[in-house]
Formats: sequence, structure tokens, C-alpha cells
Amino acid sequence: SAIDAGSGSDRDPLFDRVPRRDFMKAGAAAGAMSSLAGCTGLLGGDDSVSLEDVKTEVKPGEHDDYYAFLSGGHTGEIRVYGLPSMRQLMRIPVFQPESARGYGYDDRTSEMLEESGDYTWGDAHHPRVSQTDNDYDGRWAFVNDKANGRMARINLKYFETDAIVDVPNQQGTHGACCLLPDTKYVFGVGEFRVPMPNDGQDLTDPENYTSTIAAINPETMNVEWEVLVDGNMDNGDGGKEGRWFFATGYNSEHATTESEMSSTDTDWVKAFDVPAIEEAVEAGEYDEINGVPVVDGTRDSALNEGDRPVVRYIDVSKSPHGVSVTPDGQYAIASGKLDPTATVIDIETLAEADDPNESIVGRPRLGMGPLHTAYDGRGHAYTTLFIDSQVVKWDIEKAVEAGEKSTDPVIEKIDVHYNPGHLIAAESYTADPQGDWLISLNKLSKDRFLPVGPMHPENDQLIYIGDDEEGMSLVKDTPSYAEPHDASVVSADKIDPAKIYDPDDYDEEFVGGDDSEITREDGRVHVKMYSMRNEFGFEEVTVTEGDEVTLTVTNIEDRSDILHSLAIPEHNINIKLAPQETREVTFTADEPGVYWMYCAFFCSALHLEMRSRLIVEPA
Ligand code: CUK
Ligand code: CUA
Repeated sequence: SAIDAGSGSDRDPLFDRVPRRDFMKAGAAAGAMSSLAGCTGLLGGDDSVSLEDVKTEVKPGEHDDYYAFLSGGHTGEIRVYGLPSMRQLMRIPVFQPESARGYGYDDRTSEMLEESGDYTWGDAHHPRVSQTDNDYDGRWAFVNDKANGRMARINLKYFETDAIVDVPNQQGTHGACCLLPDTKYVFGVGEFRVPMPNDGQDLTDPENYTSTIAAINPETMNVEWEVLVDGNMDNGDGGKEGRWFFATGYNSEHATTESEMSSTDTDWVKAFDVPAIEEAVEAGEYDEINGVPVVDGTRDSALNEGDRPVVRYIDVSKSPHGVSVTPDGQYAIASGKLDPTATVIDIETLAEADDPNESIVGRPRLGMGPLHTAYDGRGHAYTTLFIDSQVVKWDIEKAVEAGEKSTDPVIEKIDVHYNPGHLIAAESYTADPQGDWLISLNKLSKDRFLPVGPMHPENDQLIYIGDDEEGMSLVKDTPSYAEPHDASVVSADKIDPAKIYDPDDYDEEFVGGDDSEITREDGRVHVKMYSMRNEFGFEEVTVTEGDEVTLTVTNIEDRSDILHSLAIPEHNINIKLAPQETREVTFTADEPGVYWMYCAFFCSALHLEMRSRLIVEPA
């Protein structure tokens, strides 16, 4: 079969198959043709491979080729899928407490949630994975909170949220993305225009409301600077060369109602010249607002009038939503909900153009409600058509040749079910997309699944895009809980998750098998204890009503997948403990009685016996 196409040394020993990328390349090489009998997609001599010859089914016990990180919208979480199976592998709570992962129940994570605003939910839209040299480096994923103006970082060694910053001066942080090639900044794109600062001034003067983009240092999660602009902003994407960052935005009218926001014919894509902004910050040309240097990037600001404007305002058709940069870094492609065209912006000419609108080099007519665009690395773009419920595949260079509002660049359309928002192709946000899989994140599923009441799941559809001859093929429907907006798809070999914890990675003190102890001082009790199958370090812990109790608990197992937890009934506590992990939780023992502290993961045949008594004596 085609799976045998590679030479022995090219094989991935884990799965006894050729690494996907090499397989795709091998497919194009004449020498490989004989072993790919029946593979018509290859006869065109292009880079494509037929659907029959790729793995679509992931058999029991097999692993997927890709990780897909999908945002969970207003659940506040990230979901991890495997591709192409579309199996949900894990959920990563970000902005909301989640008991199965003990997230928000131990001191470290509850303090992180408290210090970033003490909300119990967020609206996570755009998961973006860090890159080095325009390729995924597997370190972090970042995701925005549109509800509360925050940005979070997920550590991909542990697949857990390790930092959240409450972005000053932003009420809704909508777009999230990295400045490439090396993730120098993570940008939070502010959507809701508010008085600046939003401290009670200008309440009824919406013309004075503004929004900002925020440049966040990915290591420290510190907001380094912001840029204030006209209009609001929506989605963003970074150029590949470290200079430009692009953001769409509707409401160039500076209005507050829907009808006013739709009164003009155009809105803007804003192109931020990052080195020019850095120079302005360096030169002290900013106002400090809520502790952050804020550079004025409005159209008639002094900084925007010099020879090197900090922000270029490019006129695009009304209400643009998505913007993404092509893998070669040549174009930024934006499209709007209300106009059937996409706008192709030539990034290289942007620096020299007197009028930034001169950098618009294509405006293909794609269909109704174009929202977001992804890439296959073979010169094609794929755009969701929200109103038409389709994905349209089109040719980027043809769009540049064809001129205004031409449909010539359109290659093919496929129906999706229904009303797609984002779509994402494998590694589309890098310089080297894999060109095989695409997920369409459809807002409505209507009749596609068994009905489950008035609230329907969404439908994430897997589409094969690797065969340019046969065209796009719908492979799978996947119901998903509200509400994925965007995703990043990363080759499995670029992420290296830990199998067990490294105690050196966190501050909590590791409590070994002989280290259990209880110390008491001034109404404070500190219990340090280990956990292992099937016991905790103490069979009972006695405290006095009113004591402030800190439990430091280590899972001393060193075998992977042996999970424990420490759950305390009637105390709202459930901390999870992966192998070699330590967590702390602090609470006040304010109700006398006996409480069975137990392990909530079914860890062994004596899991139910894995418990310990918390005895709270009356004061
Ligand atoms: S997204 Cu945030 S409204 Cu189209 Cu990037 Cu869904
Ligand atoms: Cu440990 Cu159940």
C-alpha cells in the first residue's frame, strides 16, 4: 500500500509509517509512483496526494498525526483534538475553574485566576502556538479572553495554563497572535472601544472612546506597550519577518449602534509598523495609562504623520473580520462579513507606498460572508463563507493577476454544515503548511446529529485538501460543545509533553515518602503529606475549628498515568496530582466534624480505600 512508500530509514518507528511530510513529498517524486498504484491525485505531477492514500482512520491504539488546539469560546477553555481522528484528547481550562484538573482549586491556580480579575469565565477565541523561525516550537499556546480583556499562556510541556495577564486599557481582547518569526510579542487586539482610561470620564462621548493593541512579552507576560487607534479592532495576524502586524476592525464610524456602525462603505485593516512603534516607545513618545506606555497611532496623530507612520490605515470593504498572512509572508488577506470579496494586501510594498491603499493588489470575489482564510502551502487559500455555508478554495496569485472583483481565482467550493466561522489548515499559521487537512469550525449543526434539546452542538468538519485534482473532500463531522472560534494545528512531533512532573518546574515543596509532617503555629496548621496507591501520608489529620489549614500534597508515584487527587467533601476542594506533582491548598476549617479526604481518580483496585480523615474539633 501507499503507506509502504518510504525507505526503511524514513519511517517513524512508533507508527511504522513514513512521516507525513516526507510522504507528501515522496508522493510527488517519480520514483515513488510505482508503489502508489491507483493514486490518481499524483498524476498531475503536483504536490498533492489522493485521499485513498492518506490515513483518515486512526485505528484503536494508533496515534494521530497532529495536535489541534481549539478554543472553547465562552466555556473559557482550550480543547485538544487529535487529527485526523478528531478525537478529543484533553481539555485545558484557562479562564474558568475546572475540578477534574484541579484548576482553580489549589493555591497556585486559584491565585492566578484571582489576580487576573477573579472572574469564573472567559471568552477564548484564538489559540496560537509559539513559533521559532516561523515554525512551531512546542513551547506555549496563547489565547485571548474577549470577555474580560485578558491573555493567557498555556505551557505545552504540561498542557496547563501557567500565566494570565489582565491587559490594561482593553475591555475585550479579541484577536491574539504572535509576532513572527520568533514570537517576540504576543499581541492582544482590543475590540470594544471605551473611554481611555475607562475611569468614569467621557461616558457619553463615544467619539472619544478608543481601543488598543497590546504587545505582551511571551516570557514574562508583561504588557510592554500599547498602541491606540481609530475605530475598534477584531482579528489580527503577524507578518513573518518581524516588522508588520495586521488587525482588522469594524466601526470606523466610531459609533455605538449597529446601524451607525454600518453607515460607511469601508473599514480598515490596520498595519502596525512594530519597529517604528518600538522607536517611539524608546524615545518616550507615549502617554502612560494604567502603567503601560501607550503610543498614539490614531490617523491624525503626530506620530502617524511623520515619514514613518506607526500605523497605516488601509481601506477595505465593510466590516472586515479575518486577516491572515500567507505562508510566504507576501500578502495579508482580509475579508469582511458584509462584502463578497477578500482584500489581498502586498506586504512588501507597504513600507514604500505613499498611500497604503496602493498596497491592495487583489480583490477576488469569493462568495457571501467571507470570514477567515487558511493556506495549504501550494499557493491556495481557503476561505469560509459564513452566509453561503461553504469553504471556497482559490488561487492567491490568480487573485493578484485577475483584478477587481473577479471570480476567476475561485477553484472550487464545498458545502459545510453549517455557517462556518474560522477554518484552519494544518500548520497554516507557519511558513510551511502541511497541506493535507483542514477543519471548518461551523457555528450551526442543525440536523447533523441526534437532537439533544434546543441547544445544538457546533460541528467541526474535517476536510481533506491534499488532492488538487480531486478537490476538497468532507471526511468527518464532529459535534463540539460551545464554542470553538479558531484553532491551531501542529504536527505531533513538534510537541513534547512531559510524562510526569518535574518538581523543579514549580515552587511547591516536594513531599517525599518520609517527609510527611504537621506543624502548628498561631491557629495555622501546615500539613505536608505524600500520596501514593493507596494512601496519603497521614491516615488522619486533626485540626481545631477556625484553624487556617494548608495542605501540601505530593504524588510520589513515578509511573506515568497514575493520577491521584485530594478531594475534601463540603469544602469545595479537589486538587489533582499527576505523578511527581505537588499542589497546595489553603482553607479555613470552620465546621467541626469528620470529613473523609479522598482520592477522586480511580487509581487502583483499592482506590476507594485511598482516603484519610480530616477531624475538625470544636474550638
Ligand atoms: S472569531 Cu472571535 S468572533 Cu471569527 Cu476569530 Cu468568532
Ligand atoms: Cu489515588 Cu484513587
